[in-house]
Amino acid sequence: MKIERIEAIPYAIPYTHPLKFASGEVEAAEHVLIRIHTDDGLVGTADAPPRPYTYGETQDSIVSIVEKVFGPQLVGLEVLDRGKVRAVLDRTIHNQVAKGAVDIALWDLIGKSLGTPVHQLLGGYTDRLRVSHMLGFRPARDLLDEALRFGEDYGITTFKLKVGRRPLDLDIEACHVLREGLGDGVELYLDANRGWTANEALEVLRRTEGLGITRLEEPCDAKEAMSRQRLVARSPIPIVGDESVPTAGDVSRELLSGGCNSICIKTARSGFSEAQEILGLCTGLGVDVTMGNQIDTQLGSLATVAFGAAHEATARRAGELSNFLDMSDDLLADPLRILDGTIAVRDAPGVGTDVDEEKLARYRLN
Ligand code: MUC
Ligand code: MG
Repeated sequence: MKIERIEAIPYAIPYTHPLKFASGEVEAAEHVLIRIHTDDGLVGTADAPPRPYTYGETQDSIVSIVEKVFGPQLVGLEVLDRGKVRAVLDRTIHNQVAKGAVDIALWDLIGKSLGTPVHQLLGGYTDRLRVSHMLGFRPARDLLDEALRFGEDYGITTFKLKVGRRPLDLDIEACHVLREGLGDGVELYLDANRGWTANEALEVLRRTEGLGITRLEEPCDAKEAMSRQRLVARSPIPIVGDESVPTAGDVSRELLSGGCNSICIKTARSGFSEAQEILGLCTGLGVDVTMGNQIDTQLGSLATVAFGAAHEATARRAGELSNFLDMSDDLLADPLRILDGTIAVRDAPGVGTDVDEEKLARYRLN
């Protein structure tokens, strides 16, 4: 079964309300649908969410690198020759989101060709993942209302609060209001998307002590190596690397240099293959992991569920899976549902990401 053709289709679906965070804001899912066609008529699908403020890729750059650089080198390769495919992708540096989507679309094809769900091919540990909901910048009272509603409507009991604002009081107040309003049974953790300095992060940790916050993600730029190491050494809670660790090499560098001591895995920027390498590194070193969200569509979230449910270490914590609820629509033919605070894997061969062709025709930009 050979790769015959690769499509990179840009599309845009508006959000019902924007998601704001320290490094950016999202008002529409301006993503790229990747479809890999084989010579025996199978199609592998994945979603590529460009994040220019995080990795430098844009919708145009993803279309271009897939159509002009990866496509010509991959056409004619056997789908199962994953090592050859990786070698081709690795020959181009960066472009993690484009590579991640090509990798996931290939796994989808492998699953379809073997008649097996990809979560089983990857590990088959469990059949669902608990959901963590990400709360964007909003006034503290509105954040609490949103968290209470998500608890009530979907059974979600884990929340990641976007922080990294100045003055720090905005975020500190939000932490206090959320803990008071949600009670002790709910897990709360923070993600500053590099919005603070390391010293500001330490001040926030001091002023939120006793609130039971479990982790702090990407508090400052990891390039500020010395202050970041100082923060990691002094923090009573794990400091999570996210945008600083898209590849296994980045994970090694940050863990070895003491820039973080916990890792966020995102299939959108690491695909399944590199995410497995990252996971192996982390479990080998005794470092805990979380399945993160790149503000994914239902298509992207389902890929995260397939990977997260496949391994014990990734299924331990709630995965960030619910941002698609802020979108006005989605391309996934069979909509994703959150039941009792969890999302289940699909038992269909592949990842289960079949696309609604009418919707694709409506939202595609080319
Ligand atoms: C996160 O965890 O940082 C925001 C931008 C992005 O790429 O991912 C999100 C969430
Ligand atoms: Mg993050």
